[in-house]
Amino acid sequence: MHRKISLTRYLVEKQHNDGRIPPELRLLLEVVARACKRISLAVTKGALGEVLGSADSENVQGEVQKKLDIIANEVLIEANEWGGHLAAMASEEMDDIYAVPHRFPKGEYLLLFDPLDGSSNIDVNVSIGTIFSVLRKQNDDPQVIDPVSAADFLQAGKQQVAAGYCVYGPQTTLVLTVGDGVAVFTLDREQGSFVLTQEDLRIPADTKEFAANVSNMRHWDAPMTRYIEECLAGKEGPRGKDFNMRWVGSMVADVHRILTRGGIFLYPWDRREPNKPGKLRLMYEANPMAWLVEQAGGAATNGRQRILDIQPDQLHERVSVFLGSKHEVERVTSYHEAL
Ligand code: AHM
Ligand code: MG
Repeated sequence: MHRKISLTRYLVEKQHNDGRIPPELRLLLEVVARACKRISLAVTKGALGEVLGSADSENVQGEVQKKLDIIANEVLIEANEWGGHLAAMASEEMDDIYAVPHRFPKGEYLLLFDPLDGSSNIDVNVSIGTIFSVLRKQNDDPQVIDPVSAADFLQAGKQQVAAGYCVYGPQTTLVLTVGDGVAVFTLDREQGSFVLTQEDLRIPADTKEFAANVSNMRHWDAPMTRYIEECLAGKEGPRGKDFNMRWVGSMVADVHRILTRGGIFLYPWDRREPNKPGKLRLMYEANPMAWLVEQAGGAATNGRQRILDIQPDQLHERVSVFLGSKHEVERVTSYHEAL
Protein backbone atom coordinates (compact mmCIF):
# COMPACT_ATOMS: atom_id res chain seq x y z
CA MET A 1 0.00 0.00 0.00
CA HIS A 2 1.20 3.52 -0.80
CA ARG A 3 2.53 5.00 2.42
CA LYS A 4 1.17 8.40 3.31
CA ILE A 5 3.60 11.03 4.55
CA SER A 6 2.01 13.50 6.93
CA LEU A 7 3.13 17.11 7.21
CA THR A 8 4.40 16.30 10.70
CA ARG A 9 6.61 13.50 9.42
CA TYR A 10 7.78 15.61 6.47
CA LEU A 11 8.86 18.38 8.84
CA VAL A 12 10.46 16.02 11.37
CA GLU A 13 12.50 14.50 8.54
CA LYS A 14 13.50 17.97 7.32
CA GLN A 15 14.68 18.70 10.86
CA HIS A 16 16.58 15.46 11.47
CA ASN A 17 17.78 14.27 8.07
CA ASP A 18 18.99 17.36 6.32
CA GLY A 19 19.03 19.81 9.25
CA ARG A 20 17.18 22.30 7.08
CA ILE A 21 14.86 23.47 9.83
CA PRO A 22 15.47 23.93 13.54
CA PRO A 23 12.90 22.41 15.97
CA GLU A 24 11.29 25.79 16.72
CA LEU A 25 10.63 26.41 13.04
CA ARG A 26 9.16 22.93 12.69
CA LEU A 27 6.85 23.68 15.62
CA LEU A 28 5.90 27.02 14.10
CA LEU A 29 4.95 25.43 10.77
CA GLU A 30 2.93 22.72 12.47
CA VAL A 31 1.06 25.33 14.49
CA VAL A 32 0.31 27.40 11.38
CA ALA A 33 -0.98 24.25 9.66
CA ARG A 34 -3.17 23.47 12.67
CA ALA A 35 -4.60 26.98 12.57
CA CYS A 36 -5.30 26.56 8.86
CA LYS A 37 -7.28 23.40 9.62
CA ARG A 38 -9.44 25.39 12.02
CA ILE A 39 -9.91 28.18 9.46
CA SER A 40 -10.79 25.57 6.84
CA LEU A 41 -13.51 24.22 9.14
CA ALA A 42 -14.96 27.69 9.71
CA VAL A 43 -14.89 28.43 5.96
CA THR A 44 -16.59 25.12 5.16
CA LYS A 45 -19.47 25.81 7.55
CA GLY A 46 -20.38 28.98 5.67
CA ALA A 47 -23.82 30.32 6.52
CA LEU A 48 -24.40 27.42 8.95
CA GLY A 49 -21.53 28.70 11.11
CA GLU A 50 -22.85 32.28 10.95
CA VAL A 51 -19.43 33.36 9.71
CA LEU A 52 -20.41 35.08 6.45
CA GLY A 53 -20.89 38.78 5.84
CA SER A 54 -19.26 41.98 6.97
CA ALA A 55 -17.90 42.62 10.46
CA ASP A 56 -18.80 46.34 10.24
CA SER A 57 -15.15 47.36 10.70
CA GLU A 58 -12.20 48.42 8.55
CA ASN A 59 -8.57 47.33 8.55
CA VAL A 60 -5.52 49.61 8.35
CA GLN A 61 -5.82 49.78 4.56
CA GLY A 62 -9.41 51.10 4.85
CA GLU A 63 -10.94 47.86 3.58
CA VAL A 64 -14.16 46.54 5.08
CA GLN A 65 -13.41 43.46 7.16
CA LYS A 66 -15.48 40.32 6.79
CA LYS A 67 -16.38 38.23 9.83
CA LEU A 68 -14.16 35.45 8.52
CA ASP A 69 -11.20 37.84 8.10
CA ILE A 70 -11.36 38.55 11.82
CA ILE A 71 -12.02 34.94 12.85
CA ALA A 72 -9.04 33.72 10.78
CA ASN A 73 -6.82 36.41 12.28
CA GLU A 74 -7.80 35.41 15.82
CA VAL A 75 -7.31 31.72 15.11
CA LEU A 76 -3.75 32.35 13.88
CA ILE A 77 -2.87 34.52 16.85
CA GLU A 78 -4.35 32.21 19.48
CA ALA A 79 -2.64 29.18 17.97
CA ASN A 80 0.77 30.82 17.73
CA GLU A 81 1.16 33.09 20.75
CA TRP A 82 1.89 30.57 23.50
CA GLY A 83 4.25 28.01 21.93
CA GLY A 84 7.53 29.84 22.59
CA HIS A 85 8.60 29.87 18.92
CA LEU A 86 7.69 33.48 18.10
CA ALA A 87 8.75 36.99 19.06
CA ALA A 88 5.85 38.71 17.26
CA MET A 89 3.25 38.50 14.51
CA ALA A 90 1.99 40.92 11.87
CA SER A 91 -1.17 40.66 9.83
CA GLU A 92 -3.08 42.39 7.07
CA GLU A 93 -5.91 42.75 9.58
CA MET A 94 -3.90 44.50 12.34
CA ASP A 95 -2.51 48.04 12.21
CA ASP A 96 0.49 47.26 14.40
CA ILE A 97 2.56 44.20 15.13
CA TYR A 98 1.37 41.78 17.81
CA ALA A 99 4.25 41.11 20.21
CA VAL A 100 3.96 37.81 22.08
CA PRO A 101 2.57 38.75 25.53
CA HIS A 102 5.03 38.63 28.42
CA ARG A 103 3.17 35.78 30.13
CA PHE A 104 4.30 33.43 27.33
CA PRO A 105 7.78 32.17 26.42
CA LYS A 106 9.32 33.80 23.35
CA GLY A 107 11.32 32.65 20.37
CA GLU A 108 13.31 34.27 17.60
CA TYR A 109 10.81 33.98 14.72
CA LEU A 110 8.49 36.58 13.24
CA LEU A 111 5.29 35.43 11.55
CA LEU A 112 3.43 37.52 8.97
CA PHE A 113 0.11 36.58 7.43
CA ASP A 114 -2.84 37.54 5.34
CA PRO A 115 -5.30 35.48 7.38
CA LEU A 116 -7.91 35.22 4.63
CA ASP A 117 -6.88 36.33 1.18
CA GLY A 118 -9.59 36.96 -1.39
CA SER A 119 -12.09 38.47 1.02
CA SER A 120 -14.46 39.47 -1.77
CA ASN A 121 -14.88 35.76 -2.58
CA ILE A 122 -15.84 34.64 0.95
CA ASP A 123 -19.57 35.15 0.65
CA VAL A 124 -19.83 33.69 -2.87
CA ASN A 125 -18.27 30.30 -2.07
CA VAL A 126 -15.19 30.75 -4.24
CA SER A 127 -11.67 29.65 -3.18
CA ILE A 128 -9.92 31.81 -0.58
CA GLY A 129 -6.82 31.17 1.50
CA THR A 130 -4.27 32.02 4.18
CA ILE A 131 -0.83 33.31 3.12
CA PHE A 132 2.12 33.29 5.54
CA SER A 133 5.75 34.29 5.69
CA VAL A 134 8.34 33.56 8.37
CA LEU A 135 11.37 35.73 9.17
CA ARG A 136 13.98 35.51 11.88
CA LYS A 137 14.47 38.44 14.24
CA GLN A 138 17.93 39.75 13.42
CA ASN A 139 19.82 40.14 16.68
CA ASP A 140 23.44 40.40 17.57
CA ASP A 141 22.58 38.28 20.55
CA PRO A 142 20.01 35.58 19.64
CA GLN A 143 19.02 35.28 23.31
CA VAL A 144 17.70 38.83 23.30
CA ILE A 145 14.16 38.79 21.96
CA ASP A 146 12.73 41.93 23.63
CA PRO A 147 11.96 44.55 22.67
CA VAL A 148 10.44 43.69 19.33
CA SER A 149 9.15 46.37 16.98
CA ALA A 150 7.80 46.77 13.46
CA ALA A 151 11.35 47.61 12.36
CA ASP A 152 12.34 43.99 13.06
CA PHE A 153 9.94 42.90 10.33
CA LEU A 154 11.36 45.21 7.66
CA GLN A 155 13.52 42.61 5.98
CA ALA A 156 13.70 41.83 2.26
CA GLY A 157 11.79 38.75 1.09
CA LYS A 158 15.02 36.89 0.40
CA GLN A 159 15.47 36.72 4.18
CA GLN A 160 12.38 34.52 4.61
CA VAL A 161 13.05 31.17 6.28
CA ALA A 162 9.68 29.64 5.39
CA ALA A 163 6.67 30.69 3.35
CA GLY A 164 3.44 29.18 2.18
CA TYR A 165 -0.28 29.36 1.82
CA CYS A 166 -3.32 27.25 2.45
CA VAL A 167 -6.10 27.40 -0.13
CA TYR A 168 -9.66 26.61 0.97
CA GLY A 169 -11.26 25.33 -2.21
CA PRO A 170 -12.83 22.04 -3.24
CA GLN A 171 -9.78 20.64 -1.43
CA THR A 172 -7.88 22.28 1.40
CA THR A 173 -4.28 22.42 0.21
CA LEU A 174 -1.19 23.63 2.04
CA VAL A 175 1.78 24.68 -0.09
CA LEU A 176 5.11 25.22 1.61
CA THR A 177 8.73 26.12 1.03
CA VAL A 178 11.64 26.22 3.44
CA GLY A 179 14.04 27.03 0.62
CA ASP A 180 14.56 23.64 -0.97
CA GLY A 181 11.67 23.42 -3.40
CA VAL A 182 7.92 23.50 -3.03
CA ALA A 183 5.85 20.76 -1.40
CA VAL A 184 2.06 20.35 -1.49
CA PHE A 185 -0.07 18.80 1.26
CA THR A 186 -3.76 17.95 0.97
CA LEU A 187 -5.99 17.93 4.04
CA ASP A 188 -7.30 14.43 4.70
CA ARG A 189 -10.53 15.39 6.44
CA GLU A 190 -11.17 11.89 7.87
CA GLN A 191 -7.70 11.74 9.44
CA GLY A 192 -7.58 15.45 10.23
CA SER A 193 -4.02 15.71 8.92
CA PHE A 194 -2.20 17.23 5.97
CA VAL A 195 -0.75 14.56 3.67
CA LEU A 196 2.11 15.13 1.24
CA THR A 197 0.64 14.91 -2.27
CA GLN A 198 3.33 16.54 -4.42
CA GLU A 199 6.99 17.45 -4.12
CA ASP A 200 9.33 19.56 -6.22
CA LEU A 201 6.62 21.51 -7.96
CA ARG A 202 7.87 23.08 -11.22
CA ILE A 203 6.31 25.94 -13.17
CA PRO A 204 6.86 25.63 -16.93
CA ALA A 205 8.94 28.54 -18.27
CA ASP A 206 6.46 29.18 -21.09
CA THR A 207 2.72 29.60 -20.87
CA LYS A 208 -0.35 30.69 -22.81
CA GLU A 209 -2.40 31.72 -19.80
CA PHE A 210 -2.52 35.04 -17.96
CA ALA A 211 -4.33 36.26 -14.85
CA ALA A 212 -5.10 39.97 -14.53
CA ASN A 213 -8.10 42.09 -13.62
CA VAL A 214 -8.56 43.38 -17.17
CA SER A 215 -11.43 45.65 -16.09
CA ASN A 216 -8.66 47.98 -14.84
CA MET A 217 -6.97 48.14 -18.25
CA ARG A 218 -7.81 51.78 -18.94
CA HIS A 219 -5.92 52.77 -15.77
CA TRP A 220 -2.70 50.84 -16.51
CA ASP A 221 0.59 52.24 -17.73
CA ALA A 222 2.01 51.59 -21.20
CA PRO A 223 4.17 48.47 -20.50
CA MET A 224 1.32 46.60 -18.80
CA THR A 225 -1.19 47.58 -21.50
CA ARG A 226 1.26 46.53 -24.20
CA TYR A 227 1.80 43.13 -22.61
CA ILE A 228 -1.91 42.33 -22.29
CA GLU A 229 -2.82 43.77 -25.70
CA GLU A 230 -0.20 41.51 -27.28
CA CYS A 231 -1.66 38.49 -25.46
CA LEU A 232 -5.17 39.43 -26.56
CA ALA A 233 -4.05 39.82 -30.18
CA GLY A 234 -3.48 36.05 -30.21
CA LYS A 235 -2.11 34.12 -33.18
CA GLU A 236 -2.35 37.08 -35.53
CA GLY A 237 -0.51 39.39 -33.12
CA PRO A 238 3.20 39.78 -32.29
CA ARG A 239 3.16 36.80 -29.91
CA GLY A 240 1.92 34.44 -32.63
CA LYS A 241 -0.16 32.37 -30.23
CA ASP A 242 -3.57 32.47 -28.59
CA PHE A 243 -3.70 33.16 -24.86
CA ASN A 244 -6.29 32.05 -22.35
CA MET A 245 -7.34 34.17 -19.38
CA ARG A 246 -8.20 32.99 -15.86
CA TRP A 247 -8.94 35.31 -12.94
CA VAL A 248 -10.32 33.95 -9.66
CA GLY A 249 -9.83 37.21 -7.79
CA SER A 250 -8.17 35.46 -4.84
CA MET A 251 -4.41 35.74 -5.28
CA VAL A 252 -3.99 32.53 -3.37
CA ALA A 253 -6.14 30.58 -5.85
CA ASP A 254 -4.67 32.27 -8.92
CA VAL A 255 -1.12 31.54 -7.72
CA HIS A 256 -2.07 27.97 -6.88
CA ARG A 257 -3.23 27.43 -10.46
CA ILE A 258 0.03 28.91 -11.75
CA LEU A 259 2.10 26.66 -9.48
CA THR A 260 0.06 23.72 -10.70
CA ARG A 261 0.01 24.29 -14.47
CA GLY A 262 1.90 27.50 -15.24
CA GLY A 263 0.72 30.96 -16.19
CA ILE A 264 1.45 34.55 -15.28
CA PHE A 265 -0.25 36.64 -12.58
CA LEU A 266 -0.19 40.42 -12.97
CA TYR A 267 -1.36 43.03 -10.48
CA PRO A 268 0.20 46.31 -11.66
CA TRP A 269 0.32 49.91 -10.48
CA ASP A 270 -2.59 51.91 -11.84
CA ARG A 271 -3.19 55.63 -12.22
CA ARG A 272 -6.27 55.85 -10.00
CA GLU A 273 -3.98 55.96 -6.97
CA PRO A 274 -0.64 56.99 -8.46
CA ASN A 275 1.14 57.16 -5.11
CA LYS A 276 0.45 53.53 -4.34
CA PRO A 277 2.94 51.16 -5.99
CA GLY A 278 0.22 48.51 -6.36
CA LYS A 279 -2.72 46.90 -4.61
CA LEU A 280 -1.11 43.85 -3.06
CA ARG A 281 0.93 43.94 0.10
CA LEU A 282 4.66 43.20 -0.10
CA MET A 283 5.37 41.50 3.18
CA TYR A 284 2.54 38.99 3.58
CA GLU A 285 1.23 38.57 0.02
CA ALA A 286 3.93 39.24 -2.57
CA ASN A 287 7.02 38.02 -0.67
CA PRO A 288 5.76 34.55 0.28
CA MET A 289 4.23 34.01 -3.17
CA ALA A 290 7.39 35.29 -4.90
CA TRP A 291 9.56 32.87 -2.96
CA LEU A 292 7.27 29.91 -3.68
CA VAL A 293 7.21 30.78 -7.37
CA GLU A 294 11.01 31.15 -7.55
CA GLN A 295 11.44 27.89 -5.68
CA ALA A 296 9.30 26.26 -8.37
CA GLY A 297 11.50 27.67 -11.15
CA GLY A 298 9.36 30.72 -11.93
CA ALA A 299 10.09 34.43 -11.51
CA ALA A 300 8.57 37.33 -9.60
CA THR A 301 9.21 41.06 -10.09
CA ASN A 302 7.54 44.41 -9.49
CA GLY A 303 8.16 45.25 -13.15
CA ARG A 304 11.67 46.51 -12.52
CA GLN A 305 13.15 44.55 -9.66
CA ARG A 306 13.03 41.06 -8.19
CA ILE A 307 10.35 41.18 -5.49
CA LEU A 308 12.55 39.27 -3.02
CA ASP A 309 15.22 42.01 -3.25
CA ILE A 310 12.90 44.87 -2.27
CA GLN A 311 13.83 46.45 1.07
CA PRO A 312 10.52 47.31 2.78
CA ASP A 313 10.02 50.65 4.51
CA GLN A 314 6.63 49.86 6.01
CA LEU A 315 4.85 46.83 7.36
CA HIS A 316 1.81 47.29 5.12
CA GLU A 317 3.76 48.44 2.07
CA ARG A 318 2.19 47.74 -1.32
CA VAL A 319 3.85 46.54 -4.48
CA SER A 320 3.14 45.75 -8.13
CA VAL A 321 3.28 42.02 -8.77
CA PHE A 322 4.25 40.05 -11.88
CA LEU A 323 4.86 36.41 -11.14
CA GLY A 324 4.74 32.96 -12.65
CA SER A 325 6.21 31.37 -15.78
CA LYS A 326 9.74 32.68 -16.14
CA HIS A 327 9.79 33.76 -19.79
CA GLU A 328 6.53 35.69 -19.50
CA VAL A 329 7.64 37.49 -16.31
CA GLU A 330 10.93 38.36 -18.03
CA ARG A 331 9.01 39.72 -21.00
CA VAL A 332 6.67 42.00 -19.06
CA THR A 333 9.61 43.15 -16.91
CA SER A 334 11.61 44.02 -20.02
CA TYR A 335 8.66 46.13 -21.27
CA HIS A 336 8.82 48.11 -18.01
CA GLU A 337 12.60 48.46 -18.18
CA ALA A 338 12.39 49.75 -21.77
CA LEU A 339 10.17 52.65 -20.70
P1 AHM B 1 -7.55 40.96 0.17
O1 AHM B 1 -6.28 40.55 0.84
O2 AHM B 1 -8.23 42.10 0.88
O3 AHM B 1 -8.47 39.84 -0.10
O4 AHM B 1 -7.14 41.63 -1.25
C1 AHM B 1 -6.27 40.95 -2.11
C2 AHM B 1 -6.99 40.38 -3.29
C3 AHM B 1 -6.17 39.36 -4.01
O5 AHM B 1 -6.41 38.10 -3.51
C4 AHM B 1 -6.64 39.49 -5.42
O6 AHM B 1 -5.66 39.15 -6.35
C5 AHM B 1 -7.00 40.94 -5.51
O7 AHM B 1 -7.26 41.39 -4.20
C6 AHM B 1 -8.20 41.18 -6.35
O8 AHM B 1 -8.53 42.52 -6.28
P2 AHM B 1 -9.58 43.19 -7.27
O9 AHM B 1 -10.78 42.32 -7.31
O10 AHM B 1 -9.79 44.53 -6.65
O11 AHM B 1 -8.89 43.31 -8.61
MG1 MG C 1 -4.90 39.41 0.60
